[in-house]
Amino acid sequence: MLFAERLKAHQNAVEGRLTKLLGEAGSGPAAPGRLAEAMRYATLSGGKRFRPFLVIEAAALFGVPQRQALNTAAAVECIHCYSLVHDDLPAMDDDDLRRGRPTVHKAFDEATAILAGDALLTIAFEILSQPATHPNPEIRAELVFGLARASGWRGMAGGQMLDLAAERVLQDMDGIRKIQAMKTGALIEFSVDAGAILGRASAAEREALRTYARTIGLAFQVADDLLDAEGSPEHVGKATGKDARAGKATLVSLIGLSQARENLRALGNEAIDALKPFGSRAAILKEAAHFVTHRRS
Ligand code: GRG
Repeated sequence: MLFAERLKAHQNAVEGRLTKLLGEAGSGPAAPGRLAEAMRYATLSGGKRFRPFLVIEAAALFGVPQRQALNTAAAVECIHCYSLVHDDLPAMDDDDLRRGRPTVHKAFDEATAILAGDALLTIAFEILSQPATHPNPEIRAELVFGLARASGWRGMAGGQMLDLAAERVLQDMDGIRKIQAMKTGALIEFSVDAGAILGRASAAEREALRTYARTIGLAFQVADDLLDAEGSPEHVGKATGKDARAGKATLVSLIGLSQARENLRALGNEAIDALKPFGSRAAILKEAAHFVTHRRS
């Protein structure tokens, strides 16, 4: 199956699982309908579902079928969607457009957007702790630990804090890399590691995958910076040109467009190299690295 078809198949499966999980969340008498509606608005219909794709494909490397990786994939996407909802708030990036539609605080209101983000963050752990995610509680605990680390103060939330400060502080390459690794890289890294955890990969296999994931995480952010600098809102589905307007330090502002493109190419090659121990079994993950370095949205 071609990469695009495989991505589409996983997108549909993840959409189905999220619809089910978020349907259940909103169906009880205790769940306010407006909050459930905002959570579904933030999560369903849209997005590349790249992180769930990584969970499913990394797990598949160890023979785990798609259906057994779907809860974990859905949990990661809930965290990702929460981060987008909060990132778009007036107190952060103040964006009106996300995935080609009004952002959650525009479609609902600010308080509902904050609560929808909070509830998506917490439901991710509710999902991971369910026996349906994995029958072995040790595996579930490892997933909970990994996702909490990747999302919290030493991962995505910490990276967001540093990123907000980067609008005022001059950054060098190391500083920018650190922000990228935490803000965007940590969740991408966990997505791949989650597949390895589900597949009970060996320590050496996990380490090789970690190198791959760290590299595509960096590449993903460089591609995002290039899209912000060069893309149009119609294609990207969100406002562009924001980094330059905010005077934010990014790789593009530091080394320029052409060197950033070169950097992206090099990261793509490095990611593919890291997959060597898996041979042809990792063909689809190699294509994922290509997808990241050539993405247009
Ligand atoms: C608010 C705690 C908190 C964190 C926010 C992820 C994030 C941190 C902010 C999003 C802003 C941003 C543009 C980050 C750069 C890379 C990125 C995460 C892009 C959006 O992810 P995609 O391209 O989006 O996977 P889709 O819509 O395809 O899911």
